[in-house]
Amino acid sequence: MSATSANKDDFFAQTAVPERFSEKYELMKEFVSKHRAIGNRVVLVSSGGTTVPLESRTVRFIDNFSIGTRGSASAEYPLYFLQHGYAVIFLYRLRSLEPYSRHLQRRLMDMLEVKGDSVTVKHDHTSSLKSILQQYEGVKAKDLLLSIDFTSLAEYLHLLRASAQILNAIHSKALLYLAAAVSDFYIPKHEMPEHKIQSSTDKPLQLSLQLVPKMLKPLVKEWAPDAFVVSFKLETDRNILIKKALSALDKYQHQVVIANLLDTRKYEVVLVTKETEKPILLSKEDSDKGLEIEEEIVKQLIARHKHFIES
Ligand code: PAZ
Repeated sequence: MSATSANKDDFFAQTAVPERFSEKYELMKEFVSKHRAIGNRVVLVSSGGTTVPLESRTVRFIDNFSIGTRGSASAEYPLYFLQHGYAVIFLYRLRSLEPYSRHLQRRLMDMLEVKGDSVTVKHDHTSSLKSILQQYEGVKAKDLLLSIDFTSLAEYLHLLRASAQILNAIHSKALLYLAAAVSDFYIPKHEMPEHKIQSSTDKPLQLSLQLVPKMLKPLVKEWAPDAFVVSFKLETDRNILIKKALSALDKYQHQVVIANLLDTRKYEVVLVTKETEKPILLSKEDSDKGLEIEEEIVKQLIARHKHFIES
């Protein structure tokens, strides 16, 4: 596997505009202009992993570990952005976790029981399900959550550019919370075979991947220059994590990097700005009680965003 790099214009030219792009664009535009009119802040939460197709008529693709726990948790009400006067655009990988869905599955399983030939509902479990459904209904009624899906890297980046440009209309009231795990490598369309790669040649498969251009740079400089931008940095080596986060802040000049390690990402992150490094920890006891680290991450970011808007 080898890799070379392209610039962002090449990337967008080499990758097709996603299906239903204009429909999604219009939905985001309408959503932002509605919330702009009532003075709401809007956060874009990106969530889940991107796929990198190996064939145009895709049978095989490269994927990654992310299932969207962080993004989906952060886009829920109560506790997170929605409770603090934000409307949320949830840009998520299709079939990854969505706000509320992760609670529903477990609760539904707990609620139902088999008695003889029939399935019955355990009434003592219905109240927590009811409360989740009520929260969700409330969010829907106020039109506070817009979910937009993507699957491939190209779809994600086309939608990221569009949403950032749309959000720039609300200037500093826009917050970009980029928790998606985005591939660093891709195969340009013109280098991709159209049909399924055959395994009958006896030769090992050689892949040549290009480096994805770093989109944070145009995002901060051109697409949403007035927004408050939070990127996430994932590493597996603790020794390089903070250095990489500081280097991203220096290169892209955005406001915050949330640095995390693959194995401990649910219990430990560091909120890094140019001036400060603030560890955020979730104890085992709190985790056992059902608390989530995203609550504190979001709380800290909301305070910093408020300060950013005021200044
Ligand atoms: O989706 P998830 O909850 O399983 O994981 C969250 C995460 C590790 C993808 C996120 O915290 C993150 O670090 N995103 C950026 C990854 C990167 O460096 O590309």
